[in-house]
Formats: sequence, C-alpha cells, structure tokens
Amino acid sequence: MLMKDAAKLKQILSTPRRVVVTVHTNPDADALGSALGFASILKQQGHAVTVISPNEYPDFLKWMKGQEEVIVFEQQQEIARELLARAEVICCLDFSDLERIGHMGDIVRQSSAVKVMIDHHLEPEAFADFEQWSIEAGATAELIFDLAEEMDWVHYIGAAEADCLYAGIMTDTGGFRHPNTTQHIHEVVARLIGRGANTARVAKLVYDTNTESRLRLMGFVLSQRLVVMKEYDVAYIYLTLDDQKKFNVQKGDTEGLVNYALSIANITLAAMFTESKDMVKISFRSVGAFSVNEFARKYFNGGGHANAAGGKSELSLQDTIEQFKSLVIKYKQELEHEINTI
Ligand SMILES: [Mn+2]
Repeated sequence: MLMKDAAKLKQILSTPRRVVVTVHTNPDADALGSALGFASILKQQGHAVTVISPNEYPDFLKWMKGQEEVIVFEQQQEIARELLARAEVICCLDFSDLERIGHMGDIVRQSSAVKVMIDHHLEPEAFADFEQWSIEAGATAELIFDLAEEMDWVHYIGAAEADCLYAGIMTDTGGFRHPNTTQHIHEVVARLIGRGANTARVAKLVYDTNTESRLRLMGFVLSQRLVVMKEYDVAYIYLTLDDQKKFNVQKGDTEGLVNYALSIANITLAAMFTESKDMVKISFRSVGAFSVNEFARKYFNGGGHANAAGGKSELSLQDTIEQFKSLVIKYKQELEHEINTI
C-alpha cells in the first residue's frame, strides 16, 4: 500500500527533526517491533527519535534493539510530556484511535506536530496528517516495510531492524497461520530475511519464554477454568482475582491463553475473561466470518480485528460471563459452522 503524499512527508523528513514514535497501550511485538525498527530507520537519517510507550511492555520483547531507550509514559511522565511537547513529528504505530494511548491521547491530539499514523486496525480516527493505513496488512511491521520501500529507506534495515519487524509479522499472523498471511507478507518476510532477520532466533525469543509459574497457571486454567459450550462452538476461559493471586500472575502471563480455547476442534469463538479490581478485561478470538471486532464493539466496549479483539466490562466477572453466554445463545446461528467460512 502506498502512502498518500509520501513525497511531502519525505520533504518534511529531509532535515533533522525531533521525532516521537508511539504505540498502543500494552504494546505487543508488532507495536514495539514496528516502533523500534522505524525509529532506527529515522535515526540513521539524523533525526532525534524517541519511542514512547504508554505503559510497560512484556519481558519477552526486551531483546529488541533500542528497547532499553524506550520511555514508558506511565513511569516517566515528565520526560515523556517534554518530548511530546518538543516533537516536530509524532508517529503513531499499530493503533489508529487516540483512545488507545490513554492519557497521551489528548496530548497527541492537541499537539501541533506533524502526525503520521501507520496502522492496520479497523475504524481509524482521522487525526493524522499522513496515513499508511490498511486493514489488508497483516501487521504494522509490514506497512513499515512498504513505507521504507516507497521512501527508499530499505538500506537502513539491517539485521537488528529486520528482527524487530519480523517479530511483528510473525506474531500478528499467529506464526503465519491467520488469514492475513498473504503472498505480500511472505514477500516482505523474504526481504527481511534478505536484510538479515534471524527467524529461528526471533521465534525462540518470542515464543519460548514460559516461566514455571506461567506453565502451572496454564495447567490450572485448562483443567479448572475452561468452559466449552459445545453446541454453540464456543469456549471460554476465566480468571478470578484470587486465581491471579494464587499463581502470582504477572503482566503477560495470561497472554495468548485464549488461543488454547480456540484450538479445540470445531470451536469458532473463544473468549477469555480476566477479573481486575475495577473491571473485567476480555480477549476474543474467532475463526471465519464471525467478527469479534463487531461483537466486542457492540457489547463489550472494545474492538480490534475481525478475528482478534479485546473488550472490557464494568459488571462483575460472573455477570459479564452471563451476558456473554446469553449473547452466544442469541448468535447461535451465526456461530455455527464458521469453520466453513475461512
Ligand atoms: Mn499489529
């Protein structure tokens, strides 16, 4: 996908600029990998670039080049506000709705900096001066590569940058299993490997990072907290605050657990409900035409992608699950045989 007015952006970036690159709250490998890869591409051209994350990111991303310089807004507000105030260019990566960056949203919205949005999430907010936005893209990292190609920046992508971008693509395609695994994304991956991406190393660093406590949590969740609604092709997992205390659950420990529910044969909708102090956080996954983006938007104050979305509820854990179950019954027909619509 080509960026509209790319020549104009290139012109703006033809002199050294103070740039902030920011990502959505709870950044994943695509968000952080895209940000660090992109930041490095810009740095090599003489720009002063800082990556600001709204909050802390998981340990399994702490190998990415440049991550040690990431400013975490929640923990370093003063520095972050200063950087945002002084920024001439603000790049928003892997999100397109300023709600997704919490308190930083208003700062970015009101900033007079040139805003660049590079993203593949549905229903973008119109806040950016330059957009590289496509829901056809499997990952923001793919769009970063496309932009690099369009801008003639590919030579700035070395092995470290390629690893960051590859991590984004690998994870956002579910290890090249989701329907967003296109010919184009494979072509981008081929180019990244050509630039030095070490696919085996990245896979190991990202996927094989279980702690003993996470494995034990998984064992508990799968045996005690998994509910299968067989006649609806639905499965869900829930986790109470007590469970989290008992297993000393750390940030990131519950990441991906919802996929185990979806991995059951014939299941086409999976959900995970995680109780927190003031709300219930929900992850949704689906296969086929059933859009969890729409489902989460309509009923659970969230959204995301067609087959992977998040939401939240201010009801109790039990009431949230009851609400979900009654919706499942309502959507019985839509949920049936979704596997045939992949
Ligand atoms: Mn992404």
